Amino acid sequence: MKKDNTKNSKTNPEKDAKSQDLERNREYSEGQFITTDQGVKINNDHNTVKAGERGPSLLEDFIMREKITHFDHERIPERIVHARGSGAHGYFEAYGNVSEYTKAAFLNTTEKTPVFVRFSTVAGFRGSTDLARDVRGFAIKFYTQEGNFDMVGNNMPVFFIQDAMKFPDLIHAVKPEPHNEIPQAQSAHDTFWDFISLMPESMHMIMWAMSDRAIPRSLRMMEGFGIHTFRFINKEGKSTFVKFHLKPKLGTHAVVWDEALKISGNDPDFHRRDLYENIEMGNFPEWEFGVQLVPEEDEYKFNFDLLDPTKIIPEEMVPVTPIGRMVLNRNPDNFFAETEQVAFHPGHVVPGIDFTNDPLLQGRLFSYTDTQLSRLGSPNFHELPINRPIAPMHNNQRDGHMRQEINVGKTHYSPNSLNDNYPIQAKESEGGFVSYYERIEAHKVRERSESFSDHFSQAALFFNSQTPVEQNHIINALRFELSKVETVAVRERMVGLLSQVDKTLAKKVADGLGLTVPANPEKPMNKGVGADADQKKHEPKPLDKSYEPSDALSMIKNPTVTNTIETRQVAFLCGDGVNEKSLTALKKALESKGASAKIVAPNAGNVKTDTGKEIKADFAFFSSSSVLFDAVYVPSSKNNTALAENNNIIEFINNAYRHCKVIGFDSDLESLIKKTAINTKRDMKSNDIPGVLINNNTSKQFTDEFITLLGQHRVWEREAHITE
Ligand code: HDE
Repeated sequence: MKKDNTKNSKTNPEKDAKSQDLERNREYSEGQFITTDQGVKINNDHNTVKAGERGPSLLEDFIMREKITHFDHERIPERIVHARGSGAHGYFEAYGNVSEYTKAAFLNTTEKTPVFVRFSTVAGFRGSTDLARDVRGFAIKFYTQEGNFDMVGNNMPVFFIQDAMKFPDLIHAVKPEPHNEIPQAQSAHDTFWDFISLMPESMHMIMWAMSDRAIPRSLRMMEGFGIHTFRFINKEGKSTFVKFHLKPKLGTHAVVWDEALKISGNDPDFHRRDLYENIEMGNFPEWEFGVQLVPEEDEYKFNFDLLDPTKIIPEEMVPVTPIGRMVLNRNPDNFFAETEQVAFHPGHVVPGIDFTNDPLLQGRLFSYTDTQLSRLGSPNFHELPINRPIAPMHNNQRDGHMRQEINVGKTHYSPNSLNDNYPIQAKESEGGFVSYYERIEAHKVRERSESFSDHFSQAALFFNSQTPVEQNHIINALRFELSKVETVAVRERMVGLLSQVDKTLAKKVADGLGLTVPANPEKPMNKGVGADADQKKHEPKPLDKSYEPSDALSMIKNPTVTNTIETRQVAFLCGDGVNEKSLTALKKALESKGASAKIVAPNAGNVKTDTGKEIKADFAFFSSSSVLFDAVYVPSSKNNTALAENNNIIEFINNAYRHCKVIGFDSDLESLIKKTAINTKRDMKSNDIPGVLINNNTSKQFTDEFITLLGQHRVWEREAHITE
């Protein structure tokens, strides 16, 4: 009995083409007998066959052997990078405005294209924490009518290295050290910084990776970037360079580092849970998809090389043109079958999209098929339900492990006359993919272009575009990470490199490490050229200072921030006999703007209000923490003294205070406030603590202010009050 998947009534009201395609693989066990893999009904699934009730098990027990054999083989190799991931289905809807630049059909229609997205961290193993300081993978599979297009991007627009040859070295350096397999999901260790300190080309990416972008508030609040420059190709065969961008509707937001550390303990699945729960609740994450377009003729117009993946095109130079939106509206039915088995590849492109000669991209074009062969174990990984295109697939490839398709007919070669030469090639006019007609005239060299040698100007651009709060976070991140490096020479080399980005940055990091900034930084070994190459010829260009700071690079100034409180979660710390009027007033106001109030109570059951009503608790004081919420409100209760004596509550508030979250108190909670860190600061600054609000008789002014500050994500001015 196959039954319709109505699991999420709020999600996926319409069945897109991919969801329909997946239907033939969905298995519903409701109302069914349990069987072996051969369909034999099982009579007893709890006991093995034995010689007597207390006797030895018999080898003939084919049911037990089949069950345990399958179990023994349940794991497949995890991804060598990006092992920890979370996925979701959804759709892409183009605005249909790019035919001048690309013939890609899915970009020139307003019909929805199904997508599957997988977000990931890079360094940690499959079971590692979501809040590791790390780059986030942002990989999208577009199931277009012309075949699959994969945008395998990240939440940062540049990369650590310029040439694919260095990728195994980078990943070896960042992964746990080989002799003791320490540390897990962290870049804060010797081998990573040793490598980085010898690779000045990583300096721009290091600025991003040490910024708060590496600790997102939610996967729903991250930007996405294709990183490399790709090509759009239009019907006339004309090429336009293109960079892909995704901007989240909820703005780009992060947590702070101390919070990230605590979330990792409180809820290592914080991001995965947030994505899953929001989709279940019908809060569908949305991004606007945009492109930066550069005419072919302008290839050499910039003071950096468009092929260099350590460079951005500042949005002030080339604005991002919105060309569509992407919405995620359905959770996978099965994590393994979909999120784990999905196989992305930057080489999966459709007519109208093509590659450039970015040497990092070129290496990736080899790597992804190769890795799927070892991870998924067969050249037939494209037949797995999640990877299968919705466009028809016909070719002469045959056989191999776990082949699903039953190819009918006698010919599997081309040309053939026995089957009228089918399947036949498609002409360009019939939608056949034709590579861009690029003229290449060159020597065969193992070299790097001199135009890739300015490693510091854009690192400085990123640092200078941040607000002071964000700059401090970068400085603190570098201090934290480098303080975990045991080899002092590595720390010194890093400070030397940082001094070439920004003197103040280097000085502040050096202070934290008890070092001085070297006057003549050690010459980095790697200038981005082969060891045998003529170094003189490749001396880095002098610093190019022509960049104006770019607001788009700052999360606080970022124009995508929309000041919405949608989907934000506010902890209501409710003691016994909680003031119902006060609780309800703020709860309603928050809910009317799309946020939610979560009741945190003395126990995990119910809490009584002052009118004797029972309210269900979402969390208990002892099993919750402020790091899991965006803001905190403490309504008064019949026993305010009990609140003031509860260490969980005091720590809750102290953390919210330290992490710059808006905190509201009813006015008669003075005894509690006195016990918290807020009090000391208040004495110094006469009641005026940014983002700490006192509610007098459920006033509208309080509610409005609470909502405004929550919409700004954090009350950053407070950081000046906080000493570590
Ligand atoms: Fe990847 N990368 N990568 N990468 N990458 C993989 O492929 C690789 C790079 C990215 O959710 C692997 O299927 C090389 C840049 C994402 O399944 C592997 C190089 C960017 C994901 C691989 C790079 C990425 C991967 C491991 C340097 C941003 C996760 C498992 C030439 C544009 C996709 C897999 C998912 C995964 C190789 C550099 C993004 C080994 C050789 C730059 C988002 O093939």
